Amino acid sequence: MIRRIDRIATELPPPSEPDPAGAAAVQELMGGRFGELSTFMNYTFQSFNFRNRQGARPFYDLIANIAAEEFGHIELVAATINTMLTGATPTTTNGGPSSRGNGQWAPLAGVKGEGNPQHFVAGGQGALPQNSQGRPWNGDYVFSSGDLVEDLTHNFFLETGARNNKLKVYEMVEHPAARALTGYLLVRGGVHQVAYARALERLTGADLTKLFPTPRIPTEKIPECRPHIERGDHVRLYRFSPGDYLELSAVWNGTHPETGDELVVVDEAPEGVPAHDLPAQPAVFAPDYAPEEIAQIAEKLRTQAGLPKEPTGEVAKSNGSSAKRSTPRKTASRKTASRKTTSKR
Ligand code: MN3
Repeated sequence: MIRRIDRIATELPPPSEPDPAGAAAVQELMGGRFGELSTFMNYTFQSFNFRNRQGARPFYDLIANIAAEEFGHIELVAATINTMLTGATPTTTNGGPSSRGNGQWAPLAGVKGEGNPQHFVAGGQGALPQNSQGRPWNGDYVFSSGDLVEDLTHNFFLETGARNNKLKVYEMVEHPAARALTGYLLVRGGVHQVAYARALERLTGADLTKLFPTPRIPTEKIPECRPHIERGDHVRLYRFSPGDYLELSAVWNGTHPETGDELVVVDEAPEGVPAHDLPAQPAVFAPDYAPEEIAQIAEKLRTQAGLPKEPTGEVAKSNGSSAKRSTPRKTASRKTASRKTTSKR
């Protein structure tokens, strides 16, 4: 089972200048062959199908636990696409003439020919399970042979291709949300790449770490990667379960093949940050043509249910800090000691 936390893995900037063409390119990191849906579903199915788990526990724990982190990566790519599409259509509900200047009422005319039309026609200016060309993510991208060495080798290659695509999206899209996304995912993808290399090394003796860096990405020179490396996220494997997947440390140990820093298992999920509450986009009926009516209904329901008058959820403020919620978070207080790393940087 999966337990869900209403936070995203890393901070994204608030919406700024919309970028529908950039959002279409970022879709490759969602539903492309090497996108986050592929990493998530590959590790998920491999863990579902894993036989003799007790006999191979460190490897089962590794694959199953990384699958959980990949769910958060899908969420982060989606948040980025939504951020980039915010404001691409008029936010007033009184229509207005077409931006093409022919006097016709056409609030979506301004995005005609921009990016992926399905972002506006099929979707509500949000992410879709598609690649950068609008083709649907495909279950054929899942490799789950049951042979542990084959599956781990595939996963190493998958992470290699995923980092390649992330770098190319970074090079193609200047939007700050896309840059924040790729900066973070390049670092975390690097962790998973090292994890699968290490697993193969422990299992077979084959030293894949000699292949590093593959691809040749100098993440320490990428400004959006640097903060994540400086706080040690390139050496941390987070354990996404309160009581399970304890044998990660049997594989995730030793030093990082590129930096020489000590690898660390963190016994909790990343703290994450609250997502921005992206504004309604009434031209595409998200969440409705008249979103204020839904807000009134929600307020009434909240009162009837005996809930606080103000929404209880936590969302980011535009300045990046989290908006106050009217009830305290129910999660146990988070340890901070385990966040320290031995990074030499
Ligand atoms: Mn990932």
